Amino acid sequence: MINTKKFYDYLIKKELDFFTGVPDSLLKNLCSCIKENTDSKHNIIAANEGNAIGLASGYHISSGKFGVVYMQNSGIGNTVNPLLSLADEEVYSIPMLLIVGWRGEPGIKDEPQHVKQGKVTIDLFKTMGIECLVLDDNYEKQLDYCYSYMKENNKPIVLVVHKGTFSEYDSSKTSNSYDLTREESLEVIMNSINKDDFIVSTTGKTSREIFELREKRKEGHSNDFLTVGSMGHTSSIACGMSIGSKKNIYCIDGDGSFIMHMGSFAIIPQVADKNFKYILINNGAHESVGGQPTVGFNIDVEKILKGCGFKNVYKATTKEEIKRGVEKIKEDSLQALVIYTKLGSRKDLGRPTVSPIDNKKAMMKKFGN
Ligand SMILES: Cc1ncc(C[n+]2csc(CCOP(=O)(O)OP(=O)(O)O)c2C)c(N)n1
Repeated sequence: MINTKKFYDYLIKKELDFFTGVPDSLLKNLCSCIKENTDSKHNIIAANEGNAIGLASGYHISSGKFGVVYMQNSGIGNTVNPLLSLADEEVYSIPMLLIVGWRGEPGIKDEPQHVKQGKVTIDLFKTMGIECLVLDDNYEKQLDYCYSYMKENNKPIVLVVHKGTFSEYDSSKTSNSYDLTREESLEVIMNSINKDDFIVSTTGKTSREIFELREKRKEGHSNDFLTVGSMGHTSSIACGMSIGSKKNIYCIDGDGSFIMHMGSFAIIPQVADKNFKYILINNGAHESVGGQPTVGFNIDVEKILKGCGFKNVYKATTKEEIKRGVEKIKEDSLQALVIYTKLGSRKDLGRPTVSPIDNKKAMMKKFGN
């Protein structure tokens, strides 16, 4: 195990002092340590991992220093374009250090959405011509090597991180002033929609909580599409579904997911039918992976949705307001509800026990396919 603060201090010693990325549960302690010890201009939680590559590139060009990009391996896909058409040695040749959490590492049990990504992680970097080391206790030597490599080759280099590599880093807990939990909000939503309505829920604990609520209510899972991976694409999946069927489709999104691919909201209201209903649970954080902040409370989410074409955007902070909000969005097309919640989840929260393929098959059957 690596002492997280010592690792951070060594990065700083090597003048690797600009951090950007998307938080990851496996890198939770490192992300907390970076957040606690770095000013907000030198630790930018990016909308998505591709943006982080852009930020690190710009920083290098103007400062001459090497940026550090942290992310889960699920985010590699978002980085492929800027790694190959911006940072690559055949284009602008921009050095940076990528620190990548290795979910789904072969031989280690993990959730279905991480298995394939884990299997191909090293090969994906190899295919892109990016050198990749697996971080171990000799991290000082490895960081010395990475630094020299970046200096000599002007190329990105990757440190892949096993689960459990970083020691616990106790950071001050983030919180906000809202009363409801995400799970309480979800229960009110489920009580307010009709029995045959469909739900498409976002990546992380939202989908895990919906799964458990359905178990508790003995309602089965075939009306819910749990977007276990593919963070940020929940709204597009729901929109596609609403075009393919007349059934009501409730998209239940998170602020991190909304922000990750916010561009989709420029498109969705242009094509979504009356049966597309959008609910955003905004807790101002990537709560599922450790509560690192998003800009969910710094931006006017309601105005953004309205500006993109939603006719009415309702806001809820209490159970009563959620109930009323769902009644409202039932009535017409292009209606959205933004629910503000506090952070936190049950300690004993489980994971879906129905496989993604079985979930999809049952849902397609329910749609009549
Ligand atoms: C492309 C990608 N990057 C990062 C992750 C890791 N991840 C899973 S859930 C999550 C946070 C989601 O935040 P938000 O949408 O605000 O929902 P919350 O957890 O706050 O309910 C992250 C970063 C991922 N699954 N995919």
